[in-house]
Parts: sequence; structure tokens; C-alpha cells
Amino acid sequence: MRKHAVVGTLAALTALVGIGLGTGVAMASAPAGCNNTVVCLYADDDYSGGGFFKNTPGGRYNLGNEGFNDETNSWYNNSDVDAKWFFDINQTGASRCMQPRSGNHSLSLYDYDEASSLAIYTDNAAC
Ligand SMILES: [Ca+2]
Ligand SMILES: [Ca+2]
Repeated sequence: MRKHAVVGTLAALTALVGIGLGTGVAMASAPAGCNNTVVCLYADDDYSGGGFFKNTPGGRYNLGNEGFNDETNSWYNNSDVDAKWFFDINQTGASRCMQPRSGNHSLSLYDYDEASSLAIYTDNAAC
């Protein structure tokens, strides 16, 4: 009886932790190395593996020109403006908005290693 109660409590705790981790999109503070005002794309999950870092509002980039085509697995936008990554070059194909001061530490399998271009906007109303 007592053993069952302990197991039940552990299961409840595990479920709570799972809910907390499962939301996934925003984190409290930027990862180390993603400096203020910078949009950071990373080759691996959890903001690791090296990446592509830009802090130029209005900037448009083809990631193949930067040696970073179809590499992105996680990102953090540590700027105050919207940014967007695109499946294809020249800001075409499906896209994903990167809201200011937010991140995604592990893209979905569908989005894994797909980013081919990037737009950094000049305000936070672009997407
Ligand atoms: Ca990758
Ligand atoms: Ca692509």
C-alpha cells in the first residue's frame, strides 16, 4: 500500500516536469554566447554545435552563402525585432517566425536541417 502511494507520487511529479519541459518555445534568458540584439541559429539542438549569428535589422541572408544551408536545429532571437527563417533561398518556401526574445531549443523533425534563408526585420510587427 505504502509503496503504491510513493510510486503514484513519482508518476505525478514526472507528469508535472514533463508538462514544464514540453512547452519548448520560450526560455527565461538567452543561451550563453547569443548576445543582446543578435539572432542566433544553431546547427544542433539546445543552442549548440556552432551556428550563424547576425544583428542587422533589415538583413536578408541565404544561408548557403554562409556555409550554413540546411543545418539549423535550434534558434534564439535575442533582439527586439522579428526574424523569420525559410525552407528555401531568397526568403521563399515555408517559413517560421522567430519572435523577439524567444527561442526554440529543438525544432520539429519536419523543420530539422531545413533553413536555407533568413530575414531580420526592422520591427516586432512583421510576423
Ligand atoms: Ca542541424
Ligand atoms: Ca532548405
